[in-house]
Amino acid sequence: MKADESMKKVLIGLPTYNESSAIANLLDRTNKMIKENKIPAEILAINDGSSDDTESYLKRYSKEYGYINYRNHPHNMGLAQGMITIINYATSSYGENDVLVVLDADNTHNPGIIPAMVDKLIREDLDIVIASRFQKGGNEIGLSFDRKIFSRGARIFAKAIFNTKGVKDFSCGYRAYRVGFLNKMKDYYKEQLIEADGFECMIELIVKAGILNARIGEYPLVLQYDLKETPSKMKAFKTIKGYMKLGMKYNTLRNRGKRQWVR
Ligand SMILES: Nc1nc2c(ncn2[C@@H]2O[C@H](COP(=O)(O)OP(=O)(O)OP(=O)(O)O)[C@@H](O)[C@H]2O)c(=O)[nH]1
Ligand SMILES: [Mg+2]
Repeated sequence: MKADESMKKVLIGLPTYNESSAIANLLDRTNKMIKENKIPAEILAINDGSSDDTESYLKRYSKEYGYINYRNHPHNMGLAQGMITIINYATSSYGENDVLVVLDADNTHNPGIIPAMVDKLIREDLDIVIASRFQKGGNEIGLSFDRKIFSRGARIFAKAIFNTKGVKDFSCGYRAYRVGFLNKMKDYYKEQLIEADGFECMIELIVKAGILNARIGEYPLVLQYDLKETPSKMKAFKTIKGYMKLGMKYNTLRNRGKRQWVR
């Protein structure tokens, strides 16, 4: 993707909680990617009540780079609320054909693939592109055995229950969304766009997109868990419970033969 007249604007949204120097390392890599590809990008980090030095890093980077901004939640409100703040900002400040890219702020998601993801979204006229560990060329480096089992379990579960067209990686939060499609989702689901409060919100979003016949593609992601410096915030038991809850909601409506989310 090279800069030209028709280039879409790209908002890079970072849900951030206690990421400390990991966010600084990610911002360095993202800056490099923006410079090399000359993409018209803004970075918005949502600092969700971090109790470490995350904010001082964000303050420093936003002072130095005009296109890096951050907002603070008044206290820790959870990943789902972080996503809602990012989506609301994207839909209120960006045009239908602009692109929101969301990725983890823990520096395990390589920002270097953003141009290829955006390119795929535009060229193939897709609504969402997922950075997928389960596409050819994707991988997970440095992950413990139990975390590997967890991500594969989540994949098998989601495929069996939801089977959303075009999706192999349901739980990875690294995705590019066409802003026009987010508007469509907000119009349809309104305040219920994200009802989950934990990490399962990523599955909820993609399943709800599928219900609206989203055109979804995947781009291979090599998850760099060997670069993880901050402790994981993902609580496996709570997240599994969240997955079950989503499955029950979706199943109920599938049994009724309706492609709608149970409210
Ligand atoms: N807004 C918000 N973001 C959060 C919260 N907890 C985690 N995050 C962010 O959500 C993203 C995912 O969290 P991670 O801890 O990386 O969880 P994960 O990627 O599922 O699992 P691991 O990387 O294996 O720990 C990161 O960018 C976190 O900073 C939270 O309470 N609120
Ligand atoms: Mg992560």
